[in-house]
Amino acid sequence: MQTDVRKKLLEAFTNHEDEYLSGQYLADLIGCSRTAVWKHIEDLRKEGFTLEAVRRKGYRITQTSKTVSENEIRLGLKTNTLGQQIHYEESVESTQKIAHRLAYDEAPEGTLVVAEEQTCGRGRMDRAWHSPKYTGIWMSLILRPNIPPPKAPQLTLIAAVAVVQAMEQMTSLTPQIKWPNDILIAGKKVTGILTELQADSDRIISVIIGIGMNVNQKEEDFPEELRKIATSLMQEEGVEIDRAALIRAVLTKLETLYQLYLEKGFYPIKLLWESYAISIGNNITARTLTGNIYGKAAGITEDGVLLVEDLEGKTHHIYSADIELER
Ligand code: BT5
Repeated sequence: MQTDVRKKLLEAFTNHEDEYLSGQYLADLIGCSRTAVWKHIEDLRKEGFTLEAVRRKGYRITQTSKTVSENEIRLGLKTNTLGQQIHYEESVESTQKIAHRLAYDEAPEGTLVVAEEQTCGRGRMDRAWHSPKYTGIWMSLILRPNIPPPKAPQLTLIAAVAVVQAMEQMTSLTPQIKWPNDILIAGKKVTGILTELQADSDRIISVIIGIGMNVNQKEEDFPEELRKIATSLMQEEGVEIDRAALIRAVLTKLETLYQLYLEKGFYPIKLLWESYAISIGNNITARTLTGNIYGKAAGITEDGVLLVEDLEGKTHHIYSADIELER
């Protein structure tokens, strides 16, 4: 009940950006007394929102706090499904772990898990993902697409395009995608994506898309071994980035692309993806579980599989690998 009221309040401020909303208007909208509205406004203020109250005009949110709390993300969020349910925590082992549990408990499509810090964030093959407090975006999103399980890796590519588009919207940077799941700026990793499945043999039950974005870290916030290979948006752009606004941008872009994908298939996404890809046309080494393949990255297939043409002109289909770019 409490959160429903809060949700409606934030929606009202979202729909009337920069306007003053009277206590009576809000009370009618929510179906409670003006005193109750005032109490909720006070709670938001305690949470860190800046609320202006002007006599005879009403309330207005002028500035927001610096967390990625549920309310913080909700204010200004204009999606239909993605992020409509938000599960927020200060500190978690991994947002993936929570999302898996929620997905198993039938959380609806679009449910977002987000945390200020991960103590045990992970990448592919159980590699560690460094996720310090209040600096980055550590989030997992539950999707339930009606597609066969082998197509699930396409969702990693869709998410990568959404992240690049959101970064372009919020900064002056030009991030690039390194197949399959890295987003780089000036050759350094700024985002990693981890897509995991809950599936039967022929049906996807849910896809958990984990996105780790380095946003406001300074160089010294990274451990020594990452400083040469990792960067943050703030390091590249020179100014602090509003993390909640960036989450909203990712959700909005992803919702549009996901809808396009469900309606039109992977082809339009493939074109977009290729326009941001760093590796296509260049020589690379693909480190797979069964060995290394050296050659030219020729493109991706309709299914999002990487094609590498080796020195003898033979084309290899790469389903999973770490890619090293030739310098
Ligand atoms: C990835 O794995 O890039 C996927 C990362 C996904 C993280 C998100 S955060 C929210 C959700 N919850 C989780 O627990 N995970 C997801 P991979 O391609 O395997 O890259 C891992 C490698 O990236 C590590 O071995 C390090 O070398 C490097 N790395 C670790 N932390 C990094 C960081 N913060 N920034 C850049 N590189 C990092």
